[in-house]
Amino acid sequence: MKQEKEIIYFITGNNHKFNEIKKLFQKEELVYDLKQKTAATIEIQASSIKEVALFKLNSVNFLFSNSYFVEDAGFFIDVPLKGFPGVYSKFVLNTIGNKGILKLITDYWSTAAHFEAVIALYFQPLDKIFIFEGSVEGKVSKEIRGTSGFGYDPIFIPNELPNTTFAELSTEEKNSISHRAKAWQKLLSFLREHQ
Ligand code: ITT
Repeated sequence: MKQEKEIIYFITGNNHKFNEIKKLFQKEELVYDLKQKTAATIEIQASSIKEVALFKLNSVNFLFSNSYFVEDAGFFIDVPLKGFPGVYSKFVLNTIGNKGILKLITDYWSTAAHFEAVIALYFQPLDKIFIFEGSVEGKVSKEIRGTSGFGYDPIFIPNELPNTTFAELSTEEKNSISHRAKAWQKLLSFLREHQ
């Protein structure tokens, strides 16, 4: 086992994402330390979250001698919107927002939705890229509910907790079932094996 703590950078401009992951990381006894870094990245319009994450990782125009990772996430309304907004999640949130989404599905009683998260890690000791994925299934709320979390959290109801939106949960509760936490747990297992 190595003695000094090695820094791993999470490259993201989204402080909510970093704080969720930081909470999970703090519980672990690892030889790695986690730091947030904002760096210019390119977010392409691709057909899958995985492609977006890989391109984002490769677009980091920063010379690192450490390991670093990016994460891309998306919200998919499978019924009735066939996966929309998916890879367009950021654009749709910034334009029509949660109110606009609810208007689109107002005539549908039954909905199905999920979140996906993909972490793309450049692992310096092996000079290789690794991918970790997570998802959570649920449905769309009839109204905007809750004030914690961010993004689509106020309109997503996870199957595990069918009476609450993600935005009505504490970070710890969201972390116990979320797409991000599931991807992150896979990354943590990888780091535990490589220390
Ligand atoms: P990066 O700097 O890490 O790229 P970002 O804010 O651009 O952060 P993404 O492209 O990964 O994030 O996310 C796409 C959209 O999905 C964005 O509008 C987020 O607000 C939303 N989103 C991502 N994760 C979410 C979560 O856990 N809960 C609710 N909304 C989420």
